[in-house]
Amino acid sequence: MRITIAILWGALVLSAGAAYGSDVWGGPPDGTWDRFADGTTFTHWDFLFQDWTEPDEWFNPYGPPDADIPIGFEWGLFEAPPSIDPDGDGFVEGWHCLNPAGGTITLTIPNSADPEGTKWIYLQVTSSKKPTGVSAAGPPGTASGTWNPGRPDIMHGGPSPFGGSWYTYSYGLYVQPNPQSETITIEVIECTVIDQIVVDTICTQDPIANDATTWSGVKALYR
Ligand SMILES: [Ca+2]
Ligand SMILES: [Ca+2]
Repeated sequence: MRITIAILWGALVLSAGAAYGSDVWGGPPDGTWDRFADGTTFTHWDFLFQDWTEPDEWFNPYGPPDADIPIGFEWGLFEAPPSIDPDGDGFVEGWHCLNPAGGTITLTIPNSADPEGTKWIYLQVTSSKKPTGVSAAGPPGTASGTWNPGRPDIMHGGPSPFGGSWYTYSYGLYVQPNPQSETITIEVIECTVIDQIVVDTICTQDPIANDATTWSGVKALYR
């Protein structure tokens, strides 16, 4: 059964000609799925304003995405090279983890509940230190894991805050069966700055195959 739901667009035009900063890939890997295609969602967080956790652009037919930034993170401006700074003033805005024990940012992405399908997730995180853990989960009864998107992490160079190095990290995640809403958790250590998070998802009708946790496996499933 296919249920048609009005497509929701969330968009805020921040400045004329602003690029997506360190959405360096522009979408999922070639041959997997196209951003904005049927069954997809897209969310882009750049955290441009103080204490604001809303995405600056999103596309989701099923509802608004959400980011939970817990106590222990502080918003601020941080030195960065032009490759991740859309307005070129030498600083990017983001969330800095102050908690000595580290912290976890939790994203919630609504989508169509299709119990026969698999939710595929392509995640980009631009941060000053590598996340220590990235995972996706649905409600009890769902399975989850990773697939290899076949893209290397991209180094942006300095200046980087707190002894780190700016990188855009690339992750492939899945949840099965497709949940009505999935959560993505990003764990970081103290003094990590999160500049940007980009999430692309698609629901396929097919359950995951045992050998499908690679880019070629995902490509074979999407038809
Ligand atoms: Ca800037
Ligand atoms: Ca940012």
